[in-house]
Amino acid sequence: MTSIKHFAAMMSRRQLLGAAAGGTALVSATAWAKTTNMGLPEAAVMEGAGTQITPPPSTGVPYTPVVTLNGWTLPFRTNNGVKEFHLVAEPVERELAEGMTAYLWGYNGQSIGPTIEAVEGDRVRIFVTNRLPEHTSVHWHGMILPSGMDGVGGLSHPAIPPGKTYVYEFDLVKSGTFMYHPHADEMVQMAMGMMGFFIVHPKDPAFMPVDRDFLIMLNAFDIDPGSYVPKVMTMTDFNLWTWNSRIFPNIDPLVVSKGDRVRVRVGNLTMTNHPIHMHGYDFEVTGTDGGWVRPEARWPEVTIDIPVGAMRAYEFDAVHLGDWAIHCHKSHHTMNAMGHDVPTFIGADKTSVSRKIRLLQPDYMPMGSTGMAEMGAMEMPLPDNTVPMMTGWGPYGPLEMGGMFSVVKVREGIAAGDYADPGWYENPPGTQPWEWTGEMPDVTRASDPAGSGAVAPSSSQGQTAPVMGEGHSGHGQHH
Ligand SMILES: [Cu+2]
Repeated sequence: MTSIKHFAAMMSRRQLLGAAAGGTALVSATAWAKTTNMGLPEAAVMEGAGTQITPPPSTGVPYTPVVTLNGWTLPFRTNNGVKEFHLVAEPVERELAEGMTAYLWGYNGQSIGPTIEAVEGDRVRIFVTNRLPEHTSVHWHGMILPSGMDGVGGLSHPAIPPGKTYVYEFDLVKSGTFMYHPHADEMVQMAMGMMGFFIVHPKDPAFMPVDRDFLIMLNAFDIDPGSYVPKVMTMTDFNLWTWNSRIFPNIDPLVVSKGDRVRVRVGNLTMTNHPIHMHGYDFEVTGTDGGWVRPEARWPEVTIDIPVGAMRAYEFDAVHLGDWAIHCHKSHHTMNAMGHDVPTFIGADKTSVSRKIRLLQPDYMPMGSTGMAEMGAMEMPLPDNTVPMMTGWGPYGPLEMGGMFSVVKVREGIAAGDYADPGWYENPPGTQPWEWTGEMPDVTRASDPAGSGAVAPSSSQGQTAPVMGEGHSGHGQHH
């Protein structure tokens, strides 16, 4: 995707130090491990929204690092056997899509915050510096840990005041997928984008190994077109449905080599459920935030509903080449910047009313008398800092999708650790639908035995679409 190049241009010099040719950047293990001062660990900051690929660990238990789409993994240092991380809660500017930046709260320069990765059995020490204008805390969602480390402000410990740094420290007693987010003024701070993943790899590298391991955090914002700050009081009527605080077509694809074992972990910190549907495969649900699912208890799906405040992991063997859509199946969640009070005009003739409105507003454009697909190809004037409602182009035209959508790209021979976009799939000859140009048989309608035409508003070649109230009669089947 062009977005990778675009973001490469936005990366700071520090990030470019580790950038690999081809766009996807590598965070160099040595670039951040050089800190020798054992005071507060350096807080790494990410300035762009490009997917950062973490190299496998050079020491300790081997694991396949996760890939946080349009995100990154927080560096750590080891201090007397304890892995030390430094999270900074702070206001951030996040590019939700090309042409739209949001003023959010997040961690270390981004929303979502960086992914924390460690290994079962590790002891972690996480310094949390609060640069927000109000207190915060960090709750480690799903972790088994001492009550006082649970991060519920006022219950587990006093919330972290602005300007202060608190230190959380605990043992990682189980592997799995966890999340972190504030448990202090939670409604505001999560609506502003404060959340991230915490991945604990198994201490036994032979336990459920995968070749690719993708992370998608479902989140949502309510930002009026032309403005920058989310409306934090919104409960259900969000207008931007995002993965890792990112909107299609600017969500990077899930690039996979044929034959790979692939895991996708999806967390939901929005206020509604999201049925995540992946095309081309049936997959097995292998994990929740409660733990791994035993092989005999796994179940097959093509759509997995992700409840609020939960995570699901699923796995598949990438045997089917192609470009496969992956998206939320609530169709409103693959739309951007949408107003929900738009009336339905399907079947209505708006010619005369449009003429009248244009006298008052010359660029008025009536929408949707045959549906809304026309909007996918339309370039409408937009206010600054927003995104089209339906966008994203494929090799054959507009995808008419935005929001929670991406593409799983399965190709032959992609090298391990290579996540660069391979472009669009070339379907082999004979594997796509073709246009029928022969005879059209008559259509018999069981509900219309008398030929009254009352229920057959079919349009025939050469005629315009039927208009509501015009009163069609007859079958209208001309050849
Ligand atoms: Cu959804």
